[in-house]
Amino acid sequence: MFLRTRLYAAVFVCLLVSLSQSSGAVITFDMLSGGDVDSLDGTASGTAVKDGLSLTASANTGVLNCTSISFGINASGTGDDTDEFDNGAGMSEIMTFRFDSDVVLVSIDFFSLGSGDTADLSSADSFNLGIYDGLPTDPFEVNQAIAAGTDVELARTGGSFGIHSITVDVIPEPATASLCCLALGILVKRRRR
Ligand SMILES: [Ca+2]
Ligand SMILES: [Ca+2]
Repeated sequence: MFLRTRLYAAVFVCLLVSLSQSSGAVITFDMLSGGDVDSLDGTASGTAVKDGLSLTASANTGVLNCTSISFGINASGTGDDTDEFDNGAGMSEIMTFRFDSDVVLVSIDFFSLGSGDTADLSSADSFNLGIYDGLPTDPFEVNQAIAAGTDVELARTGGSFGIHSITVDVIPEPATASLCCLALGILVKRRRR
């Protein structure tokens, strides 16, 4: 009887883990000041952590900058739209970012992405997406898998725009689910004896 209870408990936990891991954990980084990335504000390169996931980002010129309106790059020098990605002080602004777990980059909620505002979202050999006025969805659905530690570049190519939020789905590590099923297997075997 005791074994049966334990068996049911193990099955329940295993199911729970499988269910929770099949969809992963969806995490949205609020990029506005007072949100989730204040630790990036005013830094050339920094890391923000939310729900155990690290987002590391860097600017190709000046510093990353979040305000209550938008997140962008505050370029060195004058004449820059300091919380947007633009032509700053005569240089197209680029943010490079990565996560410390395997994720699916689900979507990016852009700010002030209008006529003539364009960018490339790319990662070395794996993908290159054009961002432009008239995106099919708002927020822009990316749905691109990105391995832990892989650099992604958001490079402004025209006009100016900012970011409000970035949403990722953390890909579950298979180890946890496997261990759970292994434990269940052992329990079943014991019960049969
Ligand atoms: Ca700027
Ligand atoms: Ca704009």
